[in-house]
Amino acid sequence: MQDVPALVAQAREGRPRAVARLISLVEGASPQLRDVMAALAPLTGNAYVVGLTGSPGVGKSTTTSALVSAYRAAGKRVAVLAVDPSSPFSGGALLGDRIRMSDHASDPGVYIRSMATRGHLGGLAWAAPQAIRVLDAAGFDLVLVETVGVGQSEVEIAAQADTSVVLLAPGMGDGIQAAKAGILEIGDLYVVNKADRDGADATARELNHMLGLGEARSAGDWRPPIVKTVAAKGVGVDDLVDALEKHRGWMEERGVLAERRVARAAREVETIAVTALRSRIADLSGDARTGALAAQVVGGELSPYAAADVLLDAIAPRALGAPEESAGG
Ligand SMILES: Nc1nc2c(ncn2[C@@H]2O[C@H](COP(=O)(O)OP(=O)(O)OP(=O)(O)O)[C@@H](O)[C@H]2O)c(=O)[nH]1
Ligand SMILES: [Mg+2]
Repeated sequence: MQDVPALVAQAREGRPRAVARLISLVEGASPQLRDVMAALAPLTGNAYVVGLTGSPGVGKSTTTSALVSAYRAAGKRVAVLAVDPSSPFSGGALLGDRIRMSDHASDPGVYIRSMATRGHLGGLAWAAPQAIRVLDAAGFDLVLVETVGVGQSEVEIAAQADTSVVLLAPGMGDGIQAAKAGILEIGDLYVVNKADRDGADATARELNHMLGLGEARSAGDWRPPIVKTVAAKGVGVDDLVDALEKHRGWMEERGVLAERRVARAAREVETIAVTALRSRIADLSGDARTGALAAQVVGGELSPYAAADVLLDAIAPRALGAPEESAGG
């Protein structure tokens, strides 16, 4: 068991080991998380969360590293969370591999962590917001969330961020892939990285065309900009920072930031609730077990609705807040 108040106090002082322990509690779905999140709640709401998504190798880590440098130069404390929904591995072991950030390794104003979510009942949608809470409460001004992988995970991580950055690179057929994966709807900003390579302008044009195909925007709506970068050389990173700050300003002015955060918290709460229900269903025994009910459904003795009612009845007393639950706080 961890001493939660001490850990939280140390994390607030910026001690990386304490931050790491708290994120490990998230990763391990620790029963202590309830207390951790209660302690963190009043300390959150200050960090600006930026998600970076894109195909493998597009330059997310390089761009992240360049952003860290830019925001550090402006005196901000920056945390990086690399989430790999497909990896069973966790913690620091893969950091050297995953994030090429040795530039920042000795900077106390930077915290870098990779996190695995496979095996979680609630997956990325359950774990990522809580890890972000830890970093927010620890006083980081900016949290950069890099998601490895494509498809659904990108859409999920976009839902966790204040601003979502989608990266593409020339010559990867990325535009088409992006359209397929549905990420043309999630980008607040688009980056065409590796602009030192042939085809960057064509990729930017293609993207511009595809974004333009969406429904007409009215005046004052956010038009996602396309920024060209050579992240490996730091080229265009200032433009990216400008675009990020513009988007943040636009959101703040219109109350969009607050709305997004409420929507995010709503998803977080529902995910925790649904995950808890699933876990209670998995804990059922005897005739109420899903397996036992399913056999009856297959045998034609129960309809799937009647079987679901049995499950719901079996978990309802606790779902409604039995004394043992409320006693824990
Ligand atoms: N030519 C060129 N290469 C770049 C640029 N940015 C990054 N790279 C290289 O592209 C490769 C992949 O970069 P990463 O930053 O690791 O890409 P990533 O998207 O984080 O990759 P995964 O995390 O594995 O999905 C590395 O070898 C980088 O050095 C760029 O602007 N131009
Ligand atoms: Mg990477």
